[in-house]
Amino acid sequence: MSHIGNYEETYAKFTWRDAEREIGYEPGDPINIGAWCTDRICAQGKGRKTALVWEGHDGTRKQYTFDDMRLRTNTIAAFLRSHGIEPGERVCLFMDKIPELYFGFLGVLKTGAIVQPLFSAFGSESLLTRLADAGTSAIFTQKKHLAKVRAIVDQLPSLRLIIVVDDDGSKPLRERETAFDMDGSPQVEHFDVHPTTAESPSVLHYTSGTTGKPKGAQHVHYSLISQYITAKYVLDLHEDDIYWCTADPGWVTGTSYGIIGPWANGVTQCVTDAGFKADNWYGFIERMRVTVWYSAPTAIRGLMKEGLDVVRKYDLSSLRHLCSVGEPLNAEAVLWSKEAFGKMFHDTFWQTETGCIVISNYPGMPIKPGSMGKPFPGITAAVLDPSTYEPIAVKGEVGLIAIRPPWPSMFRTYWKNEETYKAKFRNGWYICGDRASIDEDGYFWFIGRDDDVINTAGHLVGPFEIESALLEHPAVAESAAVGKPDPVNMEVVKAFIALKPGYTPSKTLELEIMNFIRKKLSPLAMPQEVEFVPSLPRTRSGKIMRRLLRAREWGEEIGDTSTLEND
Ligand code: 6R9
Repeated sequence: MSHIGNYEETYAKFTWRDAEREIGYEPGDPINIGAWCTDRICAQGKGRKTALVWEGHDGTRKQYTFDDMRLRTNTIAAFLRSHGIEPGERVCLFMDKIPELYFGFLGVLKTGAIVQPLFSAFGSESLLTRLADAGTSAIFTQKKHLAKVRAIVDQLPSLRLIIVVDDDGSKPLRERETAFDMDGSPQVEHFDVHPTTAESPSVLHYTSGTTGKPKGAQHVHYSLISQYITAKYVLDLHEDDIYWCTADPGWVTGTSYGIIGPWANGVTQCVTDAGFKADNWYGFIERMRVTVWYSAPTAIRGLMKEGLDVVRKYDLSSLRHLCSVGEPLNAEAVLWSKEAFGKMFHDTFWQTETGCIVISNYPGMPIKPGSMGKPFPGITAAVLDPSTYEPIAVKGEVGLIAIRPPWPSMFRTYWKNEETYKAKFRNGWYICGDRASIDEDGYFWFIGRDDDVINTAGHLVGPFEIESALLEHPAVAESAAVGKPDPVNMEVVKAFIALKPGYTPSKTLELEIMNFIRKKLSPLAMPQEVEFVPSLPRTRSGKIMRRLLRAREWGEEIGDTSTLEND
């Protein structure tokens, strides 16, 4: 029996207060995500239940109960406190998907500090931008990533503590660097959790926009209410489930639904640090007896490409419920999953800013393959006319996806950027920056983004960050980064580049530029293609017309070019 029951009935009667009561929260009481995912579950008598089964890429396995997790998170929190980390300071996690990343997240929250997870694949420049913006005080990292931190530490005066979680003493640590051994340290039985309340800041997730540097979406401890109940209703988490979220906690999916939602429900999670490959993934599902699987369209398309024969080699009969997020889930992928696993993937739509799933397909509700489904109970969603910001009444007409504030996990600001935050609200609605239509049955159909942000393999990459990094290459005079269609990743980055005098286009230069970006930013931000052009199309006000370049890549109508300067 699904938790949500009949969708329409639940939608009609649900209030967030119901979720608060269920989780034992009374308005005004302290609430702390770190404690509620660990101490609270242990207090329910589930201390001996498995919280995490972790498998490394070399097959190493580590297993932790909820009580182990309570102790580890206490130990991390006490370590931070003893090093003078105060509530409200930013503590970054810059690690692969190892247990320290997951427990570090909850440990930081127990101290009242703000946790800032970043992808370990980030290069120094991506890291620098985000640490400098947040004024981060401490960072947890691994030996393998330490060089990237050392390269920028001189530019980060507020970064006073660099914590290496796997130091083996082979190389001397430098000033500001400290070793911390999570499993080997004496475990702290009692930690006085900082009495955070609903509006205390919790997680700071960086996300990319069209213009400017990446923005830090600031969440609060009250977000737990949304994350708990959406995990329960959408992912349909039950007491004996073995849940696998494939997302990295550098991405909001990996925190809202890879840490907070499932553990607030007291559910066993499994994590693999192995790379993407059908054999790896199916083998993992078979070994772990995964029942609920939350993944992304790019991964599903990748699995489709490897075919059905490999699916048949494994016993995947444990799978009960499948969900997907991050990009439009093609109808074809939904139908393929039915054929491959006997279950359809349920598409879910949300954003870093929304903090929780806001539009989704629910267990028990008929799926229309290709549709994102319907608003979550407690969420009012609409598509708005882009000129009036009024809901569009006509079925099937395309408009801007918008959510009516407030809801518990709505972001509370962009870090030190209140102006950009305010600009996301119009006429009493939060504007997602995506376009969709609603059909006669109330199902939402995704059309596309309403800005120039590139969605590659479910990850948002801002053109501005790539273009700024490109400008640092000695050969580049100006550039524009756009999304180019790709069968697996949906989009990949393509860079249009005008060279400085004295440089000539060549394959070698193209590769050199690609590598330059991979190292500086990340493999995802690396252009898969470079096109050298004499100059870039600009508006009369001087803005690069990415829309025009993008339309060419997608074979779309170019639209209004009346503001184009050099046409
Ligand atoms: C959770 C997450 C948000 C953007 C969002 C949209 C795209 C997410 C989608 C989807 C179509 C879905 N997106 N889910 N597009 N169908 N089911 O992805 O957060 O990284 O902030 O990205 O991703 O464009 O606006 P985030």
